[in-house]
Amino acid sequence: MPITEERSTEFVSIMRSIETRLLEKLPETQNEVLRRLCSEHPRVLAGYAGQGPLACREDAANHVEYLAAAVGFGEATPFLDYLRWLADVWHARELPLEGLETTLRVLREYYAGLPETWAGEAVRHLDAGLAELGLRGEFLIPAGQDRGRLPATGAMLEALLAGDRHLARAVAGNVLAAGCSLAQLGARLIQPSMYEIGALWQKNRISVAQEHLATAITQYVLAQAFAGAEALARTQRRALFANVETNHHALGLRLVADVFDLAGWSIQYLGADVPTRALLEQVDTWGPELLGLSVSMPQQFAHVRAAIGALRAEFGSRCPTLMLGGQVLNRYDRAADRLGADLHVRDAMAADDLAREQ
Ligand code: B12
Repeated sequence: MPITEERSTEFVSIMRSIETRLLEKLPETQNEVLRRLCSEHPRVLAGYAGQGPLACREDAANHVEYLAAAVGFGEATPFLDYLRWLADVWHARELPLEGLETTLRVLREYYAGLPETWAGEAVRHLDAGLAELGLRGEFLIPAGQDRGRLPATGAMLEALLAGDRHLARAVAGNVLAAGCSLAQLGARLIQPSMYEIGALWQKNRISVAQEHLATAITQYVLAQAFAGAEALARTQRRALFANVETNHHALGLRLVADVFDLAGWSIQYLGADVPTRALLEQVDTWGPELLGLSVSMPQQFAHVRAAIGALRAEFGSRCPTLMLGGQVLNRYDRAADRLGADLHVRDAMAADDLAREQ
């Protein structure tokens, strides 16, 4: 497995074992955080808007999962990015940041009090997070990766926010009539529009229902665009597409699968949250030469690594080429490489170039 120059195999394996320990200990950690908040910080618990213990446990689980993912990845940035995102989410909902800070401090004290030496890694990440708590950040397309939004992006966003599928279809239709391919439509119109939808949800400016509606409209628009697009002659090449376990963000993967289909490949698209065992069975049954896996958040890193490890172990030299994509991979340097993939393809347009290569 390729490992970046600055990370030795030993470092990587120690960090991954700490990640595992953090996750194994999660139920105990949640209990301890809840116990301490109940007895020492009842005001923080009350701040969970009547949802008290349940919401507090869920929050603690999220903190630990992101923390563990960052440790396993070998750098604090995914955890720090999470805290910036979370601070923005809390700020937009007028939740006092003090509550988040208290929970993180309780977590820090818990790990600092454990006799196991590995807990020191968690303390280090929490210290880094606490040191810059309050900084806020968004999840838009990272600088340097932006393909350039099509001018119609504003109109598409308006149609999505209005919940108007016919208008959205018309906006996309005009873009296609002007000569855009499905891949360009996806990467330069749909993707930035949906990232804006995400940012608006994050900032509490739209509801969960509006975000779901926008997703549904987008799926409709892309399906219509696919149906009307011209396909190249069919080849013998096979590509299987799936989201790794726990990843529910399937729109990008679907778009990439459609792009391969139009380039003449036979494709199978398995959609969201595919159990690793089921994925292996399908690879065995169908025998694709390429497997495209989608990953959208750091907590899914462990699932990608597990899937890649299992695929290589089970299929050896018959293993399909393992191609990763998804927004979290576009944020971190050589992330797909560090996760053990053969290829990282950043968006639908790059996928189109690859699919058309002979
Ligand atoms: C729609 C949506 C959902 C829907 C997804 C429905 C569906 N059927 O897909 C649902 C409601 C399920 C959902 C759930 C959640 N979501 Co959500 N979601 C989004 C949203 C608004 C749009 C996603 C999308 O379709 N983007 C457009 C596509 C086209 O872009 P893309 O995925 O990046 O794909 C492109 C490339 O990455 C690449 N690519 C992607 N996959 C692959 C695969 C291969 C093989 C290749 C080659 C390339 C490739 O090519 C694609 C096309 O160019 C994003 C906002 C955003 N920034 O994307 C938030 C977002 C990703 N979600 C977020 C969150 C927090 C969640 C939840 C935790 C919310 C919750 N509290 O439950 C859950 C987690 C679910 C999970 N475990 O996966 C956050 C993540 C923040 C973070 N800290 O990481 C975001 C960024 C919103 C935000 N700004 O806060 N979400």
